[in-house]
Amino acid sequence: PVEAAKKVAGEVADAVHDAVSMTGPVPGAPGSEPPTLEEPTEPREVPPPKPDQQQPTPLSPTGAPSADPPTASAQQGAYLTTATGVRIGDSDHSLKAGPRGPTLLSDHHLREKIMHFDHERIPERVVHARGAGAHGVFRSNGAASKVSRAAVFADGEETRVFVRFSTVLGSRGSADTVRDTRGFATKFYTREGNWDLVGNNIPVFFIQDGIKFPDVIHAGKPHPDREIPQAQSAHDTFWDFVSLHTEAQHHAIWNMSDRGIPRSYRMMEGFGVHTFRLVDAEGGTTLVKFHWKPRLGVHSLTWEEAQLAGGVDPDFHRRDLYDAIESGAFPEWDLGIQAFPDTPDQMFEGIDLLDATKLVPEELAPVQVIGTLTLNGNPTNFFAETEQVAFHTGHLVPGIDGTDDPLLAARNFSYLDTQLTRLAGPNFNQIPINRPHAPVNDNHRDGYHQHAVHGGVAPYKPNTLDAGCPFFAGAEEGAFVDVPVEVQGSKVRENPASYDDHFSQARLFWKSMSPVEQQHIVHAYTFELGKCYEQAVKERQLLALANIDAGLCSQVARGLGLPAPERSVQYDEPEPSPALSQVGGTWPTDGRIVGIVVDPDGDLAGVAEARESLMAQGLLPLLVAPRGGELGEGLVAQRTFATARSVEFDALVVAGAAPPAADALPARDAKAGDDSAVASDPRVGLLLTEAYRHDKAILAFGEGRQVLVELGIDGAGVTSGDAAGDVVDDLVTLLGSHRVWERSAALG
Ligand code: HDD
Repeated sequence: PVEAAKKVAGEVADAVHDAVSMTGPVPGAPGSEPPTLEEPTEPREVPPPKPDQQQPTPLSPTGAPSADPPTASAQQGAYLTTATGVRIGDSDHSLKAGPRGPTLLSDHHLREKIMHFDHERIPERVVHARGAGAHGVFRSNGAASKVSRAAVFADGEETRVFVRFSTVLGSRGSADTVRDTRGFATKFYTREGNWDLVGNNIPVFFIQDGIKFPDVIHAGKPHPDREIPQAQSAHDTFWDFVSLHTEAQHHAIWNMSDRGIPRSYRMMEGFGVHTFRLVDAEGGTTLVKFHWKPRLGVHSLTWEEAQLAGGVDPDFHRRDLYDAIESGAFPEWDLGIQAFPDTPDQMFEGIDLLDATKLVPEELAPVQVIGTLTLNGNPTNFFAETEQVAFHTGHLVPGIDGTDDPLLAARNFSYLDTQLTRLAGPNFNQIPINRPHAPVNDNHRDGYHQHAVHGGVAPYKPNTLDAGCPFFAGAEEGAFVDVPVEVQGSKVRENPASYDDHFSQARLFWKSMSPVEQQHIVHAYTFELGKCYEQAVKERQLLALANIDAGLCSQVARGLGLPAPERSVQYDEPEPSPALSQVGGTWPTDGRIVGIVVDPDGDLAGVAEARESLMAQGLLPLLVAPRGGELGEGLVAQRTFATARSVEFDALVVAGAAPPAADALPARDAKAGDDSAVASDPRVGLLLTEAYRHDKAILAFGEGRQVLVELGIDGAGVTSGDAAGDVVDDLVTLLGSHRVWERSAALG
């Protein structure tokens, strides 16, 4: 009977996984036979699985929750009710003794409504508080099935996912475009349970040992006395820490590079950071690092754009992700692995694979694609999903295991622990967004917010009273089997000697950057250290920069008005890794936003043509006009001169504006909203000069060309033609390289 019961349990597992597309009840679900609860003294047939645990939240084909389940327990019926289902006829007036009289304590509805409102907020995440999430699907190409037995890597396997992107330092209401690391956390609802890959957009970390995490975060968060600055590292405590704790220098230079200010979540790489261990069907092991490669390429904002966006649209990245998914431009990433032999020393080409401050250059270990992620569903409810999703590095599945990286060990403790405060109790895996799409039978009981109604009497093992249920699985039934890695050593609070190298890879990164990217890094350090008050902190960070590169150090020192110190640490000269640079490639332009500056009295037929051809190329044109509403020729203004700002656009097209008076630009006295003054409106001048300064492609056709002449906008990345059709192809070509890099190189 035990074998038979195990077979039933296996079938139930399959049925539950398939239930994401099922409409009828699965075996044991409400409506099927109730379990027999008399107490046996010998093993007998297993009681059916617990109903509430076997029915995962059904999802729509896009991966987003379907309308029914998330709302089923909350939004039933057409009438407003109390929390206990009593219909309500008035929710606008409290119960009073006469219209002007005192409010009565007997108004239960008032008290319940206010009580619930008073408790709507939960503590924000202690780090990564601000984020945006999306549903999606991961399709495996089977390449990793050679090295891992995980079902998620089987050829053709499709697994639902939820991804949350985030900044690290800012609070929940802070701006998106700050200079910071970005989180890239993915929950894979695999048929063998949840696997969470909790990574960042930077492949290395500030610290080698998780015991230092509170230190680096206390240093990066706002000053404890004034609670400023918000969401940024440009302050004394951060630079005090990283200049003293020099293993942070590698991560810090990534933050100071363009990686610290991504153009979009859709255009970021993601990294698992740690080395993980994959286990194949025979128990063979391979060490790997995980990489997410965005199909749209890796792109960034300029620093000025990031600052502008922080003011004009603090939700820049959140909006971009939502709008892209809503418009059907589903963001995609390839998941890849760098694979290394699982040698006893866990080193590769002299790089310590357990040191999270080190990366392995792709030139030494190429990234092999193992599947593709498509984000195709926006959350139905931000709080229920994006806020309540709980990731954990310890959520691993058979075939994917961790290593002894001391940073990972501390994380494996922290991610469980933090949810106890944030989600108020140990049952957070019962929240719909966290529920696995695999059957759960865990013997955990009770606790705050318990939603399960567990049957049986024996939530312990071994037992006979519940017929020995639930059973232990063997490897053949899909159990997670710990890799029998040999361990030895004395208990010490020490790092291995290989962890002492703090500068060689910071230099490797610096050397891998193009001149434009290096300029941005110089400016970023100069800005951030320029915001510090303590002279000693600036001087100590300059010492660190001297150990990365003398030129970098002297340029920053000049900006700070301080002498550049000499290098004090010697190490082998690293080879650059060209794969780390964002400049030089060409990328798909799908979903890029092009602003078309329209004169309602100008060439509207040309505008319509430009719009059509841009859309045909997968770009998103937005018409920017002096005023809102209908423009003619079936065109409608999507932005006005009052609402548009250059940061929103990847490129601009000036269409058929009437020629301005020769001396009219930019005219301070031009009247905002004056339809006839498109070319002379100072906001058009601002839009175009900003876009030019941010190295964006600018095109004009017809009479629009005159606007560029008047503004003196010319040179690389500026083209014009008689008609719309003459310029659209040029635009697509220019956008392919993201920015007109020659322009900023020329500006220096
Ligand atoms: Fe962490 C959240 C990524 C080191 C402790 N971390 C968090 C999130 C991401 C990362 C993406 C947000 C998850 C979400 O969207 O809900 N963290 C990383 C990476 C690290 C890292 C890539 C280094 C490789 N983290 C790290 C250490 C510790 C933590 C060393 C503690 C010892 N991290 C946490 C946390 C958070 C968190 C306190 C806050 C909210 C949460 O976990 O659920 O447990």
